[in-house]
Amino acid sequence: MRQSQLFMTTMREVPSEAEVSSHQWMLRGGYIRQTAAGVYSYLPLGRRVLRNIESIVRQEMDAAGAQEMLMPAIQPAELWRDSGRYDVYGAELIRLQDRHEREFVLGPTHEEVITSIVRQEISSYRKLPVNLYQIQSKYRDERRPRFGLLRGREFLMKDAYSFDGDWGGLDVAYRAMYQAYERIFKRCGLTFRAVEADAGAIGGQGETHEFMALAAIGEDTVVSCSRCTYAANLERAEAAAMDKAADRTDAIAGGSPASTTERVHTPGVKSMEELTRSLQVTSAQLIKTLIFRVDGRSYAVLVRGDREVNETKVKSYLQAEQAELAEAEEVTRITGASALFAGPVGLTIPILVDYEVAAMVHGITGGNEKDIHIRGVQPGVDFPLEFVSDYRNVIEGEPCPRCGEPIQFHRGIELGHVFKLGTKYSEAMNATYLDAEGEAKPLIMGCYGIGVSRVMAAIAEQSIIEDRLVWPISVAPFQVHIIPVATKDEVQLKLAEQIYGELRHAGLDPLLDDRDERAGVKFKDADLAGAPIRIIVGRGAAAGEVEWTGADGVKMNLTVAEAIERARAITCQER
Ligand code: 9G3
Repeated sequence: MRQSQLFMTTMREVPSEAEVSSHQWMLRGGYIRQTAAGVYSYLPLGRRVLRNIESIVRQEMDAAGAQEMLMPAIQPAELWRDSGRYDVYGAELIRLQDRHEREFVLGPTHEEVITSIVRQEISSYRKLPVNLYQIQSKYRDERRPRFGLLRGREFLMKDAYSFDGDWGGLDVAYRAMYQAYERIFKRCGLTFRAVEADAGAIGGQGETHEFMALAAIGEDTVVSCSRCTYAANLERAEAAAMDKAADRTDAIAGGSPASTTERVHTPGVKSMEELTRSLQVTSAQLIKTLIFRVDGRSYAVLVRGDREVNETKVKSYLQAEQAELAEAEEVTRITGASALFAGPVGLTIPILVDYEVAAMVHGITGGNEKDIHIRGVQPGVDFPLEFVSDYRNVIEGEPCPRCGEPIQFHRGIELGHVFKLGTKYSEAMNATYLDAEGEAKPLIMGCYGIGVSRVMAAIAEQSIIEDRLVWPISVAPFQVHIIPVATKDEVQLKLAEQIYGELRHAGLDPLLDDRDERAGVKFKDADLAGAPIRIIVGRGAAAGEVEWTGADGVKMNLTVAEAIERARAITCQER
């Protein structure tokens, strides 16, 4: 392409709301423009990158036996009523009406639509298994869209859905998708990790993994072991099993020791630090009591004073859709005092007790009364140990649940998520097939997503080195950038045109900077276009020599023939 024709509007200064480098570069380089908060238009440079990522996704999905289709963004509300999800999602689900006032949603995902299609089309086990996918815009009305394409309200997703007649078939489909994802992200030039994840709102029966791009600005925390292959999203990462809790519970079952509680007056205590100081104890001796609202019901969750409650673990233990901390007045209504004085003794709501608390011989808790705490509280004696499980965030450095070595934390950007859904949607929506004995059985499903537009931003995050963006050759908007330096020098222009022609003849799509601009401007714009191969036609032109800069940033002088041959070799192996 001739750069004089390219619609590439660069920006010198970027808006302050562009906080992360990928967002800044995509604005400065004219890849995207914001149309509304979290809603973007892709200009030609951005569209080219997106299309290159899509083609890698398509090749690997097709190779894995999935078949591409396309579903509508507008979905009838009754499908979401069928699945029971219409009332579960709040403001994030964009709802609208048509001219006849019929209700619709803008699709945030397509389990309902695909299940409604397959229940009509597939009636016999002979038609199974099948894996259908699409690449299509999704809509989720994020409260705080940010970081450009990393968290948008409209974004491009590849979503695939597998249908099997048996659980073994689902395992096969899941593994095929897992391996396809490894190939996709590798071909995109990304550094990534697959981690055990939490099934979250989608629910489903079985394992689920997230594919995380490691990046400092990633919103997710990836927990990985320093020695074995264990890796998990912090939402899901298990605390190493504690047999002490079991011993403790047995000890109590053996006979109920007398209560040793002692009320302590703690007037005006405003924080945990003040409490530990005034009582001369450490936070590990405290039992932190948090009140949660889970699917509309109240629960108390107890973790040691120096730990944090993991909301996802609470939700997952209760198999709930929504869980959040109770509001202040709710806490006061339930406990009789503010959150600082909340404690388990005497509560009437269910109490979820973390393993570490259950293992405590005694601890200090709020007294469910203003300015009162209680010492010598014995788990199992002064409050029930009915729902003992792992409810806390693990801490960096504590033992790996698999091998005991210290765990490490990394920041990650979620690129993709694969789920074993099971029969959650097929049962809810009566999507069955007839098995070999003529019995109607619910289809067994898996679903597999990749945030295609988010992948573009993640690649940019990982490809900006020392204030230079160099796209991997497999996704670059242009793989080769030809730059004649002196725009008045006929020899340089002619040689640049010759290289341009030969590369195009070789099947490449190089960008030729044919503009009448100063060299400085050309190089600045070339940094924004991010081509991994740069061929500069300068003083060496008379001698038929060009300056070659490869993806590694190493410069070398080559003859035209060498440059053409090298560019061909690099590009054809990558696409
Ligand atoms: C909603 C809204 C937001 C959502 C969902 C539904 C996330 C929702 C989970 C998934 C699971 C998989 C198929 C491709 C891979 C991911 N956010 N999820 O179901 F109504 Cl507003 O989307 N879907």
